[in-house]
Amino acid sequence: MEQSTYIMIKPDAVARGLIAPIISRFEATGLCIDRLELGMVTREQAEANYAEHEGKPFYESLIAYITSGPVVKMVLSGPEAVLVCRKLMGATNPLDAAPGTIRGDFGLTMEANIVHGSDSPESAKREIEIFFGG
Ligand code: IDP
Ligand code: MG
Repeated sequence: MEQSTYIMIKPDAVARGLIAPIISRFEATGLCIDRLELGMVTREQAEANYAEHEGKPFYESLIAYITSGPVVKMVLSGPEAVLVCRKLMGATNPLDAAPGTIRGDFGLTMEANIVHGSDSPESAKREIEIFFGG
């Protein structure tokens, strides 16, 4: 099914100079880049994006991390875009992420796991609204 998904290259990956290789992975699938922007995440956007994690032990450090430096915000679209991107990203913890996945190849820790991607078409719609206003 034709879908859109929200992808974000997190501050640690931008700081390490990994924008191009990470975008290449997504482009190589054949998905279409509809929106692409470098910029900061506001506290309000971070809280809205991670509302499901409020109250968890890592919540405050997660908000601090995602607002700590520039990120790359993207909307990608194509057949099963949400699932395709989640598979490409790999498991949340880079230690569990398979080689060949973005987190498996570029990440080391759960706190700095390189990339965010919507987990469902409903989340994608909500996140695109948060970061691009629809
Ligand atoms: P996801 O990014 O694969 O969807 P979620 O469980 O939704 O994973 O968690 C959102 C983000 O919160 C993760 O990408 C990671 O940056 C951070 N995170 C999740 N669990 C932990 C944890 O146990 N410790 C520290 N950070 C965590
Ligand atoms: Mg998630």
